[in-house]
Amino acid sequence: MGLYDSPSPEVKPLRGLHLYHFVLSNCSQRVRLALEEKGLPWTSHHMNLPANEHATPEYQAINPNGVVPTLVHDGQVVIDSNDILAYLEEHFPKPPLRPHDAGERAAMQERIAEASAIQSAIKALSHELLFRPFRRIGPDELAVFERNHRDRELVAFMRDYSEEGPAWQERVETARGEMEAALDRLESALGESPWLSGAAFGLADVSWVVNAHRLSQAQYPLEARPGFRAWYEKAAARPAFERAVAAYRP
Ligand SMILES: N[C@@H](CCC(=O)N[C@@H](CS)C(=O)NCC(=O)O)C(=O)O
Repeated sequence: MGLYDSPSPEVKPLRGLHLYHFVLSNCSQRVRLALEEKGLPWTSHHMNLPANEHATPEYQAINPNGVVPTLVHDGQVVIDSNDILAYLEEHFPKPPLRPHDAGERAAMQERIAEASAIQSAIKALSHELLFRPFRRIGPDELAVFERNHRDRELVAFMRDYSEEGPAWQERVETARGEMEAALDRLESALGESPWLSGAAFGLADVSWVVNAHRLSQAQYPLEARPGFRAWYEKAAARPAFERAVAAYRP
């Protein structure tokens, strides 16, 4: 369940809940939201992603994928945002964010797996529709990132984004196709129940509302998805969302 035996000397002594995260990362927002929904106190280790603070050897020793978020709980490292949600539910079950009903639990797992699978599409669409005016990457930054980050896919993504050529256009087109298919599935699920896994707000909603927020900020066309839009407004109106996502400042 996302547990990682980190060689970093930094994490072992940490007591309580510590989160390595970035203010605008949707994966980080997801975990902050779960922590807020559960009313859990946590210590922030803010990582400036545009400054590539995640590309250091020290951070890659904490999270072997060199991405945020990373949760540390009493010295135990947990990686991957959706695995962190499951870990929090296991260790801090109140208030419950997992349904009792077996069918609803299966629906929750399916929706969460979809949220994990859509991450590369969210990333490409965020960069294309939202970040580009604020985030230019030149050859010097690219070279430093390539030298310092061990994940070749993250490097390839940064190269394609910075070159803005056919490889980038292909990433964006693929992302649009995947997003449309995922939104079709969600629209149809929300025709059956008020929340993504059934009658009550739960981890599937936590996992997806941050993606919906990103799409909304990026002005991704959602007119044809009334169920999804109504669900997003309802989920984003929860006080925890305001604290963890909309109004969160590091
Ligand atoms: N599957 C991972 C994905 C984590 C991920 O991609 N995090 C992004 C921010 S949302 C990141 O750190 N990106 C760094 C980069 O692209 O260089 C999770 O859900 O935690």
